[in-house]
Amino acid sequence: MTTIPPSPSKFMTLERHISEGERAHPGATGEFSAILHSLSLAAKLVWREVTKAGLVNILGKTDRMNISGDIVKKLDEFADITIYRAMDHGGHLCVMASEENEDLLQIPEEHPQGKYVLLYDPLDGSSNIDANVTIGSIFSIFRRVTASGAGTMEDVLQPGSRQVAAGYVLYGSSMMFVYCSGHGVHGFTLDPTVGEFLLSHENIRIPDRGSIYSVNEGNYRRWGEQVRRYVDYLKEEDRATGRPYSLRYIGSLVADVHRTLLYGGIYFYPPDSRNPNGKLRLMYENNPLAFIVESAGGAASDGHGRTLDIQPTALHERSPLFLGSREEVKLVEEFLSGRR
Ligand code: AHM
Ligand code: MG
Repeated sequence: MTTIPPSPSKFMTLERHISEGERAHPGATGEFSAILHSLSLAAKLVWREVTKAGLVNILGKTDRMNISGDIVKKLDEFADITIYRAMDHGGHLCVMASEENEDLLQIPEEHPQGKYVLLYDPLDGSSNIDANVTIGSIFSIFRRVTASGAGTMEDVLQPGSRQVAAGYVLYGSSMMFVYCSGHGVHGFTLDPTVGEFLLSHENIRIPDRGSIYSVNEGNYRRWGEQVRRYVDYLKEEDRATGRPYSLRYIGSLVADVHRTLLYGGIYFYPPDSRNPNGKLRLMYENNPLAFIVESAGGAASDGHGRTLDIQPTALHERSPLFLGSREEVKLVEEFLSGRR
C-alpha cells in the first residue's frame, strides 16, 4: 500500500479554514462562516476589476471607466457596490455601513435580517491605483445589539473591542485575504490559476519591537511638538540600537499596516493642524486594523489610550492612529504624554 505523506497546509483553503474554525465552536450556526465566504467572493470580484485598471487606456473607453482620472473614483464605486451586493441577501446581516456612503446601508426588504453588522472600506488607498501600487479593502464585523428588524445606528456605533471579526484584503503583486475571528490572525494568498485562497501566513505574530516607522512626514510642520520630538528621536544615530529607524511609507494604509504586521515597527497618522483628529476613519480603518494588530500581539492607540476602547459617536468620525509593535506604541504614548 502506498502511503502519501500529509501536507495539510498546502490544502488549507480559506473556505476549509473558516469551516474548521466554526466546527470548533459547538452551537455555531454557520452564519458567520457564510459572511466570510461572501466577503472573499466580493474581494475576488474587486481584484478582477483592479487588475484591469491599467488596461483601460489601451482597451478603449467603457461606460464604467472612461478617462484615467475617473478610474480611481469608478473603482471605489465598483468595490463599494460589489461588496454591498455580495452581502445584502445572505440573511446574516441587519445593516451595513461603508466609508463611501454617508448613511447606513439597509438590507433590502425582500431579504431576511440577520444578527451581524458589517462595516467596510471598499477600496482604501485608491489614489495609488494609477501607479500600480498596492491598495486594499478593510472590513469589520459586530454582533447586533438591537433585538430584531432593520439594524440601527446603535448596532453600528459600538467600540472596536466588541468586533467579532475583522480583516483586510490586499490587492498587490499577489492578492491576500487576512482575517481574525478571535483565534489568531491568518493570511491567505490567492492562487489565481484555481481561484482559491490558500493559507500562506498561519497565526501571524507581530514582533514586540521594530525598526521601521511609517508616516507621511511631509506633514511634520503641521504636527504638534510631541509628535515632532518623537520622530526626531527615531532618527537619532545614538539610540541603544546604534542606528536610526528606517522610514517606509507607501501611502496605502492596508499595505503599510501589512508590512508593519510582518516586520514590526509602527504606523501612525497623527493629528495635525489641518486634521485635528488625523485623517483615518475610526469605524472603517482604525478599528478593524487595531483588532487585527492586537490579535497578533501588537497594540493600537489614538496616542493616549487603546483605539478599541473608543466609544464612537458618529459613523464617519476620524481618530489619530498609532499602531504596531507593542513596545513601539508604548514609546510613542510616552512621548505624547510628556513622560519622555
Ligand atoms: P482613502 O480612504 O481616501 O483612500 O484615504 C486613506 C489613505 C490611506 O490608505 C493612507 O494611509 C492615507 O490615506 C494616506 O494619506 P496621506 O496622503 O495624507 O499620507
Ligand atoms: Mg480609506
